[in-house]
Amino acid sequence: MATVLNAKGVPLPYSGSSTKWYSATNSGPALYGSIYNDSLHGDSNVSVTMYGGKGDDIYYLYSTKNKAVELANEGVDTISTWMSYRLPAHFENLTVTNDKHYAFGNELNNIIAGGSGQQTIDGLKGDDVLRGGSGADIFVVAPGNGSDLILDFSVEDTVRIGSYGFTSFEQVHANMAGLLAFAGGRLLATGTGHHRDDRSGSK
Ligand SMILES: [Ca+2]
Ligand SMILES: [Ca+2]
Ligand SMILES: [Ca+2]
Repeated sequence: MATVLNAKGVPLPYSGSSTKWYSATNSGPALYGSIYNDSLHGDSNVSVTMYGGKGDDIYYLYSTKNKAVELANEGVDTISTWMSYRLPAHFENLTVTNDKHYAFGNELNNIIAGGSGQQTIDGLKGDDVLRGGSGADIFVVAPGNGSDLILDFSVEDTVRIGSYGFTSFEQVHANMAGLLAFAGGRLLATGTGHHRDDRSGSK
């Protein structure tokens, strides 16, 4: 199983490769996956709720008419969409591809990715792994929302830290060493202000 280590050294899994594929085109209002790893494709013209069920499921949402539902303990599930999106409960991972859109996680440890252009990415609670992709991305970290790892923080990007406001790459380098640790393009947002853990002093 492919994983990426988060800021706490916990491996976060990606969804496994799909073995079955489903499309909402010409489906009824509910579309069900299998007990295996599924890819479920919405359709921008179809009002549909998709249920992947057991297994690692990847949902492609093309409009707000396309909904996705997962239950607890039913695999590692991913939503991929062009739209601004906030992960519902029981989803682990999210990709948002369009410029000037947001990608928000949930209380779980999420892997969240942006596409080209600018995404505003906030893992919310949990120790999330964030990757903006190309473009001038905005990463949001806040007190009480865990320790997030940004895999590709670059000069184009900004990080918004609770009440500190927007912080440039240069400001992060110069002033934020106690809060943020930067090494080799990876930015570790530890403790995020109020609840510093034992890694928060590392540079
Ligand atoms: Ca599932
Ligand atoms: Ca999260
Ligand atoms: Ca991006």
